[in-house]
Amino acid sequence: MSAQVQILGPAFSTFVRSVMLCCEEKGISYETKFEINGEPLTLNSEARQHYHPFGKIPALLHNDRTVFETASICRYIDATFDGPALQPEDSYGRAQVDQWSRAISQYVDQAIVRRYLLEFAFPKGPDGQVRLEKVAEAEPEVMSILRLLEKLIGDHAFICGDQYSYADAILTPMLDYLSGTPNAATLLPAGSPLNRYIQRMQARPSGQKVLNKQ
Ligand SMILES: N[C@@H](CCC(=O)N[C@@H](CS)C(=O)NCC(=O)O)C(=O)O
Repeated sequence: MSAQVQILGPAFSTFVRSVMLCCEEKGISYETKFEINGEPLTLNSEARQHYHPFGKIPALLHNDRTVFETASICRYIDATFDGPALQPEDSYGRAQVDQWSRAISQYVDQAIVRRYLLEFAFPKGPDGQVRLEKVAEAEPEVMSILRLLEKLIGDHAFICGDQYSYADAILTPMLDYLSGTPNAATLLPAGSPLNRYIQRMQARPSGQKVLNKQ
């Protein structure tokens, strides 16, 4: 039987993983694809542009519908399928999840994924070495974002309070990769609230399926 939804993009992408986490939390079947009708969804390819007007990944295919932008995809999955709610009922609670999902997809992604993690994932130094000067340059901003997130979590179990939301699904793949970098002990010290948070997220059934994989 074919999967209920298809996620366009590679399963190592943080944003693709966010969508996978939402599917796992809702209990719906999914598959990730990086080609359509034999055409790879490479950068600037027509196929990719067809499903995402700005040529990014992921995009979601559900029957004859397409949705792009990770936060919008997660919200669509939550609204369309049965299963545990991935956001609160009340409008203010929803706005909190929405605002943090957007902020994480934009500002946190730029600082942690684009300017920091990608230096490790795709090293651009001589002989394929990690450019340590770029890592050092990016680290202060990563630290300040982590402090901000730590303050936000406070004593709560999740990023937006006491309920798992799609904001957690958007954040955790980024922190999960961060916890595997050589500087993890400094960035996410053992016993710190964010370290405990990412461990809890990795231990959830959804986290065990999707996170902590290369
Ligand atoms: N705002 C978009 C950002 C998506 C994004 O930046 N995706 C990255 C990969 S994780 C991408 O497509 N980069 C270009 C590429 O990989 O070819 C979202 O939230 O979905």
